[in-house]
Amino acid sequence: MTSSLRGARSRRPSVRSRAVPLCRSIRPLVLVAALVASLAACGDDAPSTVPADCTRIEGGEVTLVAENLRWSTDCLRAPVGTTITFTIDNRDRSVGHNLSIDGPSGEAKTDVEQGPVTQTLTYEATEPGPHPFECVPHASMMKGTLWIDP
Ligand SMILES: [Cu+2]
Repeated sequence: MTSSLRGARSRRPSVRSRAVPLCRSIRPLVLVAALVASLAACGDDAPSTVPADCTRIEGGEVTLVAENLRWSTDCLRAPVGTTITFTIDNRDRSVGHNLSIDGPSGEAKTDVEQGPVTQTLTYEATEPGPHPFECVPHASMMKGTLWIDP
């Protein structure tokens, strides 16, 4: 038993010496493929283009309702250069919500306040691209993207 194991072991290095260069050349490609696959799996959270059903902000004014730990929409869009006035309508009694927008030109946010309460936030959309928004205390459930069109 021991001798046959030893025999198998002694044979392995000769196989490995031929196989290793092939493995080494393939391994980086496999890692890249795995990385791409894992990034694609995250695609639902962070789309790279504006979804077709995204809500357009008309006239620079939009109301976001916070109810049952959800925003009324997770996708908003507006043209670059728009000064957007958000009305945050927190309808969750005794639950603290806020709105935080973290865009390329900086962060804007309101204080966390318990509902029912209405807040306003003015945001200068100076940079095109995705500007993520969230309620800081409930960021896993209450998050979305404000898309600024060039
Ligand atoms: Cu919240």
